[in-house]
Amino acid sequence: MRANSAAADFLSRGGIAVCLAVLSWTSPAAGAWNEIFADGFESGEISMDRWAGQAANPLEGITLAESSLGDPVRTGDFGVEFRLALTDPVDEFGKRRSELRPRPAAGQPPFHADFGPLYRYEFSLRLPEDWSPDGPEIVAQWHGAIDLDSEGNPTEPRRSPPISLRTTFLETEPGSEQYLPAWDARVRWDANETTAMNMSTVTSMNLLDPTDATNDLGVWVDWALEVRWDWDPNGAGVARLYKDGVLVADYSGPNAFNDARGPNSKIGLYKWDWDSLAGIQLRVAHYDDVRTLIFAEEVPAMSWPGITLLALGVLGLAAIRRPKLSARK
Ligand SMILES: [Ca+2]
Ligand SMILES: [Ca+2]
Repeated sequence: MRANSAAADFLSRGGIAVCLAVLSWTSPAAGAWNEIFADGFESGEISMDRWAGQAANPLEGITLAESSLGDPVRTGDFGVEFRLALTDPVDEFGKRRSELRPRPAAGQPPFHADFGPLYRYEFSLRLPEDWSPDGPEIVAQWHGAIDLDSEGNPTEPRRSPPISLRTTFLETEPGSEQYLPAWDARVRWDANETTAMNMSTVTSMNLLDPTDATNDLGVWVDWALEVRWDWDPNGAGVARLYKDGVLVADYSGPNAFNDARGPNSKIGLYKWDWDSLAGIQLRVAHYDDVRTLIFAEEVPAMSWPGITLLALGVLGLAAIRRPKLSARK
């Protein structure tokens, strides 16, 4: 009797557990990361079908890194090496950059995110051991797309990226003139549809305060940025930055410009100030394992009334089986 009763209790509790499992499995809050883009360069090439390049030096700015040649790679046999030199020619805006933008489909234009979904951007980055601390330089950025009029002319000025991961410096003590390499990350946003020509409508802030990067030189660092792009101060914008899986910046608030199109994404080097602290002549950095993902809300297996009926059904089954077990004594 006692055994049968215990069995009935177990079945009943089991039924409830099944119900809870079903409910949590199909909860609307559940979801999954779906891959939009991934390249670890294991095809042995930097495919222009998969990437759009911007290289001040077309020959040496962006090249394949090969482990067989002793180049640093994060995984597999290949990665990518970016170089940017003071001697590189400047672009039409007087700037130097070596950057790659992923294409979501072969030969298609570079990826631009939508406003609304949650995205996750991943990449591994290795700065060389001899990286001298200097004024800010961008090592990954997410750039807004300026709005255009009906004839395709810009209606607003070129702006700095809404989110950027940068290298910078920290002074060991105020006035010491001894500097450490550092990371930081910036956010810029503007809720106005048309950004003022003098940028007075743009808000700029730190996502990650300057953080000592001394122990990150000569080793791979796995970065991930989770973002829900939104310019609205009352909106749903978030930006979470992970370094080697550790959350190092967690921001809720506006993180974009009010544009018709959402931001793109780039890996690589962009240095605008070549007359700063360390008198840099050349920057070299390696990247690998680049992925872009979008968070998809899981479509419930059935609607909520259906789940409730299923839950009641499982509970009912447990109740029906209880007297049966008791009667068998
Ligand atoms: Ca690789
Ligand atoms: Ca705009």
